Amino acid sequence: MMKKPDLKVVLLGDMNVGKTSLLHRYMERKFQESVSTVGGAFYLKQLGPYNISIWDTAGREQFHGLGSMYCRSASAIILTYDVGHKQSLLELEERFLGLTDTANSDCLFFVVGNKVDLTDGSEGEGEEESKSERPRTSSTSKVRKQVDIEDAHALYKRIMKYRLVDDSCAPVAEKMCFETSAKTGHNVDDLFESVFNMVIPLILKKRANGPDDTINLAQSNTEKQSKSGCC
Ligand SMILES: Nc1nc2c(ncn2[C@@H]2O[C@H](COP(=O)(O)OP(=O)(O)OP(=O)(O)O)[C@@H](O)[C@H]2O)c(=O)[nH]1
Ligand SMILES: [Mg+2]
Repeated sequence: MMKKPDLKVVLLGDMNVGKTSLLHRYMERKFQESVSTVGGAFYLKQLGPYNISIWDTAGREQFHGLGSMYCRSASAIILTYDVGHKQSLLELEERFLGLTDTANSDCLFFVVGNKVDLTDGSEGEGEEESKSERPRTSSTSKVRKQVDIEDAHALYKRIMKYRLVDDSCAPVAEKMCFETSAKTGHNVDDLFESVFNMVIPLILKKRANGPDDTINLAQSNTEKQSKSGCC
């Protein structure tokens, strides 16, 4: 019988930003044209003695309602945008952040700008206007970089505020924001390894708190309220 996953990691973000491609690059070590995800897909990653489930969600508006269900009891959420498409970053805050209310109170947040291969060396030298219609393709034609890593850091800080996480307790933005390319593999291992390294202490904490998830959550909430600091 399959062992129950120790915890859950969820990829969220607009359609076409490359969530499936990132996961595929990490798990299968390759890049191939993917089709837009329907509903969601689930992968299991064995990490030493631990089992981690990774949920790839659909960015399409029509599946939006499923998002908060997928985020339920999540230990880490990877919010993904496309560095060549500013709107995909804005959508994270407008459309996706609210879905994470169902995640664990100690859930970690990562902010990931994908498709850097398309913007390599093109900062500031691209056209003024960028096309709002993006073809569903991994074509090699370069586009202007529309989102800087500092924008991701700023979003991360707003997410911590939204989650009511004290600044002094939250991992620093520089550690939680990545720029990746599922196509070249740039930073993809770094991203997932950081996620896994940071969730392992959460597994240990969860185990120490007992096997029942419901009690667990209640316990960790009261713990959080009764403690003056959390780190
Ligand atoms: N050049 C380039 N293309 C990419 C990259 N990542 C994904 N793509 C392409 O972008 C398109 C969308 O990628 P997906 O991984 O399907 O995007 P998604 O976020 O899973 O989209 P939904 O499932 O609809 O939410 C595909 O044509 C990919 O081949 C990347 O890093 N670089
Ligand atoms: Mg997908």
